[in-house]
Amino acid sequence: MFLVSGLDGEYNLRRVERYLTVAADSGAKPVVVLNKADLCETVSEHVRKVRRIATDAPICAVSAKEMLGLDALREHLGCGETVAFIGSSGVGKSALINALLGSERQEVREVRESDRRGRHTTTRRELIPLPDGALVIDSPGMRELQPWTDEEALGRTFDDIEELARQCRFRDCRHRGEPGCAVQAAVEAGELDAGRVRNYLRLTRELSHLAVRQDDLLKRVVKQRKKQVARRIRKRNVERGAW
Ligand SMILES: Nc1nc2c(ncn2[C@@H]2O[C@H](COP(=O)(O)OP(=O)(O)OP(=O)(O)O)[C@@H](O)[C@H]2O)c(=O)[nH]1
Ligand SMILES: [Mg+2]
Ligand SMILES: [Zn+2]
Repeated sequence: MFLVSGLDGEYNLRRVERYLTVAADSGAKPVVVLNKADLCETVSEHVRKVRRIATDAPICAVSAKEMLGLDALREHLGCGETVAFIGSSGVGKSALINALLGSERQEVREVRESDRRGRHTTTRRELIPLPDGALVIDSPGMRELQPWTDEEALGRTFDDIEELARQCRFRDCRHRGEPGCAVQAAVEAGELDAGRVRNYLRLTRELSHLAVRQDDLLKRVVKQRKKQVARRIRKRNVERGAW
């Protein structure tokens, strides 16, 4: 999965973090792609920040417009590989695919000047073969990414926080000001980014809401299924003349 962000106004570290969690959950290999490097004067600073959250995912700073950094992307586009381009509208997913193709196959459109947002130019998912034998998937920019994910994936993305959490005084510490909280202590000591912790706590909360919803759904399905089975047994018994 190429997790594409634009190094212009659109760029958001927390969103990259979210994408990484989802990628880890899906089992796909994530590559963080920072596009529009031509518009940014602090590229290496951004790469460093992403490096801190994306422990082992490769990070590529590129420019579709200036055709820069594309070889680093091609390293992940070997023959037979399939890569999905994921990211908000306007970050340049289609422009990157055109750059890799060397032709203007995909429609590309200016972002709105008023709020720097994309216009949802790509409207359907499409599988496109590249000349070197890789397949790429262009997709419509996402409005919002629901972290349909599990705790294990969350743990992989936030392993530093989970590691600290094991040192909290209370086993069920919620890291929201309990005494002896190792996570908050690390934040106060400047060793851990407060925004990262907030994001972690939010995702954990979303995950538990999701678990409850899934649980409800499961109960409903089981109940319905039981009814169906009971009905079938009754019917069979009637047919056999048991009743
Ligand atoms: N300066 C600069 N502009 C770029 C770059 N890549 C893309 N753009 C511009 O960004 C705008 C949006 O690009 P698209 O490729 O349409 O974006 P997208 O991610 O496919 O957007 P959706 O299809 O709406 O999801 C266009 O105006 C592109 O020309 C880049 O590397 N540098
Ligand atoms: Mg597009
Ligand atoms: Zn704690």
